[in-house]
Amino acid sequence: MTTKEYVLSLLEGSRGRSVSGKQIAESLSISRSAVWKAVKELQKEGYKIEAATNKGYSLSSDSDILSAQGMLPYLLSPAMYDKIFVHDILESTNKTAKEMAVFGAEHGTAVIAGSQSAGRGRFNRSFFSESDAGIYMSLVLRPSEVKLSSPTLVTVFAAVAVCEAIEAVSDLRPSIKWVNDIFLNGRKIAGILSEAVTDFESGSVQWIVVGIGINFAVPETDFPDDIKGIAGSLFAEGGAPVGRNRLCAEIINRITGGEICDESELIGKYRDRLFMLGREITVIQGGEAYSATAVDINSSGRLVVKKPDGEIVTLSSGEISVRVK
Ligand code: BT5
Repeated sequence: MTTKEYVLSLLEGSRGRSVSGKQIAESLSISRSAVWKAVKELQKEGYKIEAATNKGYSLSSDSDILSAQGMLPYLLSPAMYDKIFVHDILESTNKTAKEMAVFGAEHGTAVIAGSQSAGRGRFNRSFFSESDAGIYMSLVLRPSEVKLSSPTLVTVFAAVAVCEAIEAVSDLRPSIKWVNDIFLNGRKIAGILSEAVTDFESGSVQWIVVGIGINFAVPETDFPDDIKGIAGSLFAEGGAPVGRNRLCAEIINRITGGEICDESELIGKYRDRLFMLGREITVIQGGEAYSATAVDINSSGRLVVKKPDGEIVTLSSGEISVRVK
């Protein structure tokens, strides 16, 4: 880490509070003028850092620039920091993460962008990611580390992790629409796109990329016409209780930082947040649509539905979309 990055991580760790130049200098074993120089550079980059005589430096609590240093104070382990790559803009973080995985990126690598020029959803649908008040993040996971018995469970796991991360930083309680959408107040505030690449010879999954797009505090007016009324934001503009870095770190901690809980516990947590059980849905598969009632989630994260004639069908996420009526 450069001096500037160290100074930023210290200030991010005490956002809204002053830290004296002496304290920063001592903890980094550098001179106070080196601290001052780093602060000047950060201010030039747009960080709102106030310098007050006798008090020191403070990063404004409404500062919301994405950076690995800003996530560092909230990460479960400092080692995770080295695997976080933040960009202002990318075509798609999933695309970059997949490229990095092919070139040997480690389990837990996080690719994050302030915005995406070609964000993707399932079935190659587009995911609106042009606002700089969103979070667009992809995590590279090695199947041997994830230890989930079915690929669908990766999305289930990520959806629960995103909900729990949101709940850890706010008093909001988002819900889930099977399989990959996070909802709040009837609007989609986040989507997840999990992609696996298998080895051609053995057919085994070599790595998984979990892409997460969150409308963090996107103004309603920013959403394009085709998703107005569908998309919503986690927080109102200017109303977020924490910065995006904190939420990113909470998600990274939950997805890459530890043991995955027991699968039946995971399904239980997912089911608790699923708002469609018992409701009429439209199942769309290969251009055909039919009505059914959402009945349950099975142990591999597949949706069990009942058709009007009583037939029970188990849906897999790969080729099916559902609309809640
Ligand atoms: C998803 O697909 O919701 C998965 C989105 C994953 C996005 C992340 S961002 C980081 C990573 N890099 C990527 O390129 N992708 C991942 P799906 O269930 O297919 O939903 C797509 C549909 O959601 C669109 O057809 C729209 O109707 C709607 N939509 C598009 N953008 C949206 C947004 N920003 N917020 C809410 N809904 C949106």
